Amino acid sequence: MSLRPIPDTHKHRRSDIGRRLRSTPKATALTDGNYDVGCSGSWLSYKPRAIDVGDEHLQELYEYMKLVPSTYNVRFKNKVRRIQCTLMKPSDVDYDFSGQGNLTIHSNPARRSQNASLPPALVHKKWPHLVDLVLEDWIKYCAQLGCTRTIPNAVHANLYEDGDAWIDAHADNEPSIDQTVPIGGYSFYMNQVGRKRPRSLQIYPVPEKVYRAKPNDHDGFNVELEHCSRYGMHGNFQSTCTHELMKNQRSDTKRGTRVSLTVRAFLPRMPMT
Ligand SMILES: O=C(O)CCC(=O)C(=O)O
Repeated sequence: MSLRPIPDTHKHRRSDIGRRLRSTPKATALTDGNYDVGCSGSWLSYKPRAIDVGDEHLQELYEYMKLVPSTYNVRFKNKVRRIQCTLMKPSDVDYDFSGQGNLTIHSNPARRSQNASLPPALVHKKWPHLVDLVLEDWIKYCAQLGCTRTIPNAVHANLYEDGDAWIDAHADNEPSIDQTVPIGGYSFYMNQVGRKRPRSLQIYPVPEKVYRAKPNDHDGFNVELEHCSRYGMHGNFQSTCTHELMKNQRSDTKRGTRVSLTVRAFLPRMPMT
C-alpha cells in the first residue's frame, strides 16, 4: 500500500478495515499535502518546516520536559521510557486516559499550585515558548479548515529521550476531546542524530492493529516526522485508525532525542446535574 496524496477535495476511498495485511512498510518521507491513510473518512495532513525555531527555544522545551516526572503506566508495568504531560488552558479539565497516569499542567498558576503532584519547579515555571507557537499555528490552520467549534486549547507533550522510548498503538478518542477538531502533532529533535534520521509514525486501521500479536504482523502506513514538521489527524482518524511510534533500535540512530507537541481541543466539563 502506498500513501496517496489527496489534492484539494478531501475525498477518501472506502475503508480498508478488515483487510489482512503483511508488515510495517519502510518509512516514507512526505511533502506538504493531505494523504489518504486507508481508514474510512480519515486523512493525514503533513507540512515540513511548519515552525521556525531557534536553538534557545528547543533548549527551553527540553529543559522543561526534563523536569516532568515519569507517570505510572499500568499496562507496561512502568517500563515506559517516554515522559509526558498535558499543558492545559481550560482550568476545569484534567486529561486522563485509561491505564496510564498523566500530569496535567494548567496555564493558570493559581490552578497549578493546587496540584499536589506537580513538582515545585514546575509550579512557577512559564510554559515553553514553543508550546504557544504550536498552539497559535494549529489554531490558525483549524480556522482555515473551518473547524471552529472548539478552539484548540491544550498541548500534550512527549519526550522520547532515545529510540527506546515509544508510544503504543492508541487513538485519542476520549470524550473530553472535541472530535470535530483535528489533532495536530509537531516534531522537534534535540540533536543532529534525530534530525538526520527522524522517528516515524505508524498508522493502522483499528481492528488490524489492536488485535495483532506482534509488532510487524500487519501492514500499515509509516511516515517520517521531520524536525519542525507538523502532521494532522483529520476526519474519523481517532475512530478508525490507531497511531504509534515504535522503538528505534538501530544502533547508529537510536540516540536521537525527540519532543512531540500534539495540540487538542478539550471540551468544557459538563456541570453535574
Ligand atoms: O509523538 C507523537 O507524535 C505521537 C504522540 C501521541 O500519539 C499522543 O500524545 O497521543
